[in-house]
Amino acid sequence: MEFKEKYQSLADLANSYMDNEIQENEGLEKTIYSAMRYSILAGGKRLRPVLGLAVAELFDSPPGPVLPYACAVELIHTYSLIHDDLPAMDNDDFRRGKATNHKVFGDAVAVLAGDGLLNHAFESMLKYTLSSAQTREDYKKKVNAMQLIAQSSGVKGMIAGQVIDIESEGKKLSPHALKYMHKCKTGALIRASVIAPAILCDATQDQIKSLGDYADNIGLAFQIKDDIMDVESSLEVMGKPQGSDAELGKSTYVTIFGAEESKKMLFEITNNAIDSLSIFGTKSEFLIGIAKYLANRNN
Ligand code: GRG
Repeated sequence: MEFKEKYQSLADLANSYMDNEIQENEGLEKTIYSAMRYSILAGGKRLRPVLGLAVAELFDSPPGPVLPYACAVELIHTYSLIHDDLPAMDNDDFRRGKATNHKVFGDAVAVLAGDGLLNHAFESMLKYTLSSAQTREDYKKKVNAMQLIAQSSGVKGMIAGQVIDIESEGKKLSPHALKYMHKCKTGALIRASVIAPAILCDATQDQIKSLGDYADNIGLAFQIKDDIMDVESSLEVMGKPQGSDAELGKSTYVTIFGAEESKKMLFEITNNAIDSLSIFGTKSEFLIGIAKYLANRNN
């Protein structure tokens, strides 16, 4: 199967799972379900669940046992985008090519929709774990995978990065601080998207180390590309306005290193990601494809 076709087929699996997980509800609280569905079904690349399902395939596992965890990461990612877009944070009007959640449902419901998605992520993983774990070992690895996802999205991961980001507005960050901020803000959840499925698939320590290096490199490459696109792309292509980072006075790879140097770094880091997979031989072809896609994407 061609890369694009395969990527789409894995994204479709995630889309159907989430469509089924977050259903409309006609009760008095129906607005919260509409708001959660609005952002979940608004599109997006589905990078995180696709990575998880690609790892399952690397270990010859069917997608089913990894899907609840892979999609939980996407629910968490979507909650973070809803909250990040709020007036109290980045104050963005567009996301995934559509009006942001708070523009449609108001700030209060948008906060709750994010909270609802975050809780649902853990509820759905726990429900699946309780109904599927067969042995003590099986429980243990599933709980380990969930712990990694919790840690990566919490104050030791994404939330730490978000706080550093907020507090650095209008200030020039050192290259070290910039890298640390992104490692937490976007890198941690990308790493969990890869490593939680590897744990579920009984990966060895060596395999986890290789996949961790791959994930860290694509996480960094993802951010450098995002910063390049912020100055070079448009609302139509990206689904959010160009130059929003500069408007908020944020330090980015482009403001610190310049566009040309950032492109060079992107190329090198993508190659490092690819090299990290060498122990898997030809089985890692699709994960290599994802690294190349991230470096060349335009949204
Ligand atoms: C609110 C706790 C909290 C955290 C927010 C991830 C994040 C932290 C904010 C997102 C802000 C942002 C635009 C960061 C740049 C990188 C990024 C995560 C872009 C969006 O991710 P994609 O490109 O989005 O995977 P899609 O829509 O394709 O899923």
